[in-house]
Amino acid sequence: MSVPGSFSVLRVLWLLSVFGTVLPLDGGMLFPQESSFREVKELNGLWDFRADGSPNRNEGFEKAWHKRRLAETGPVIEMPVPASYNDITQDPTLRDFIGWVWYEREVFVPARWISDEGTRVVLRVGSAHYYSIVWVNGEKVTEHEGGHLPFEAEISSLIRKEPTKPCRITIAVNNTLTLETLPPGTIQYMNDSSRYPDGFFVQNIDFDFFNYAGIHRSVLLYTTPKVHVDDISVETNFMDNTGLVRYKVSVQGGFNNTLNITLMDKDGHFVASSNGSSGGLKVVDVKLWWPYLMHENPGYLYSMKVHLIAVSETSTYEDEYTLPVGIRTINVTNTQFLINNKPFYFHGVNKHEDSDIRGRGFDWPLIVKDFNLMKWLGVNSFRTSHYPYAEEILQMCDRHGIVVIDECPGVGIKDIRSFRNASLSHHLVVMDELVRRDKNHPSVVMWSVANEPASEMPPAEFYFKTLIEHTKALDQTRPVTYVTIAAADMDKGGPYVDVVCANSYFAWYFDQGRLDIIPLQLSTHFENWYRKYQRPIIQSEYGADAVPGLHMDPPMMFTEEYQNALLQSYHDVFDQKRNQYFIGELIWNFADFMTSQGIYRVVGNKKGIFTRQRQPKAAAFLLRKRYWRLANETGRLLPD
Ligand code: GCB
Repeated sequence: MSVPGSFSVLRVLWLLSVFGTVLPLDGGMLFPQESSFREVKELNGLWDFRADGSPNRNEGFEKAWHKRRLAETGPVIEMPVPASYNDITQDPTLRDFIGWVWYEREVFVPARWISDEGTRVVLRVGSAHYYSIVWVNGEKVTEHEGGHLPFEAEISSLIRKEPTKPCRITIAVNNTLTLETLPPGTIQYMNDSSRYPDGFFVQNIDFDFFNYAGIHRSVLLYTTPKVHVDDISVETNFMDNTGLVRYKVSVQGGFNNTLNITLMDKDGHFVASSNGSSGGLKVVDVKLWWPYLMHENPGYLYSMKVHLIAVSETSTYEDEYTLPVGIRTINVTNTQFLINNKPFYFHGVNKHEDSDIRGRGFDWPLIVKDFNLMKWLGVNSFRTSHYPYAEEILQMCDRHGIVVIDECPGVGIKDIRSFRNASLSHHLVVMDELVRRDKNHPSVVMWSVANEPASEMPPAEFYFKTLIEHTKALDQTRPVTYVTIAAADMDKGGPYVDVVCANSYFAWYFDQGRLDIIPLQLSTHFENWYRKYQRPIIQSEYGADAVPGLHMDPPMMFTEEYQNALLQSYHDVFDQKRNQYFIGELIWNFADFMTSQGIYRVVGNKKGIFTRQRQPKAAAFLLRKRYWRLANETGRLLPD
């Protein structure tokens, strides 16, 4: 832990918190939904907000800001939730702030939720970056390490203590990254008093995106009955025309539970049913879940209704949860990626959750626009570079048949100290949380445990072997990869991955301006990989920055022409390897995105084929032409 000396109180808190979370996960993390027995109340909108600008960033804890209304502790501003706080004001100090910020909101809880002892009330945060502590009416209810994944706390008994008062929710969020966080970072104090004022420090990071912070996804209150469906897991298979859905349901509380499981088709017609907490559902004339452009009817979803009746000595409880289920299989051979036993070729993008003003904040218009752009492009897949995306995005992928490589926030692991046990334990917990959240999405076809780690370092082998084996034990139905940049990177972890995901930036970071070297370097690279690992290969990143509107012919770096020419050279090599072991291409990046400031970035990374405002550069048209051609050649658009 490299949080510096004058952060000592903060450090104690951190240590306590980090230890507090390294526990096996208990309970499920079903996406909150309404049913006859469940209610959801969104707490999105304007919250009171205060950044703790005190020198040690610890005034909020010293003065217990959570004990009273935040506005009584000092000046607050209005802050939208969900959103990153960084780009909301004109204040550069807040944009670049490091440390604790405090959010608060008072809400009325429906009287029935309070009076009905059989109702369980849960507070859920979709994601907050990076470390969060949550209080309700001044009492701590939970804390959570890591952005991008949800956390929750049951608050039923707390809100019943003071039934007539509004419920005051306080959330403190700290964006400090350390050697043990995911992604890692370090805090560096500049001690030269002739150059820096007292206490001057910077946050160093080894990843190429802005470290947006705040409450990034919805905050909700939701109810379930006291005895309730806590988790559901499904695994699917098929043979000829018959599908199989194997399920497992866990129930919290109560005894004498009766579970009825009903599977319905898209039109709500009965398909199959079963009883009990685990079992199988047979689906005659199954309609498989197919990727977009691989079938005329992609993204077919059944609905699995789980109905619970629980009888205790004093009461009867009833609960219902409906899970969308896509029936499909995934298999990987030495040369192919098979979905429903048919070769699948990834023609897709890498994305970021990133936009003007909102930063990484959840935003429906942006999400729907991005899906429309992806479909326009002929994209059949994307990677959640470099962290898990919102669940609503995965639900859209399920419905539209967009295939997802689901990546955890293991990006920028470059310092040897980030391979120690404390980091590994946290990384394992993050994989637990990710798989628990995303295991039932048919769109998710592979887990990515890291992006470009310094895996040539000696401790990397143990680290990645443990991480990949752990992930495979959590989910035996999906392949696992980590994304690598150079041959040396794979040396230690290479033997454990199911698919090689390789990033390369020929004629960009090396041999600048020399597009002519791409064919030789790229094919040598692929041949070496395949010879060494005998695994199918995905080009998981490639691209060039292009400043929109900058033109030059013959092409020069940073122009739209150069971006196009570079992509074209890569495509020529892809086409040679496509029928061998090469199974996909994901452009870097779908859209321009914000990074920290530095001499290599001109207001962010410009490798998007769309601008940050989602307008096409010339490369978008090139890629669109290619992807639709690929869809026709490889997608087997006709049903089997
Ligand atoms: C990479 C990283 C990605 C960067 C990209 C770039 O290899 O995985 O996060 O943004 O290169 O543009 O340099």
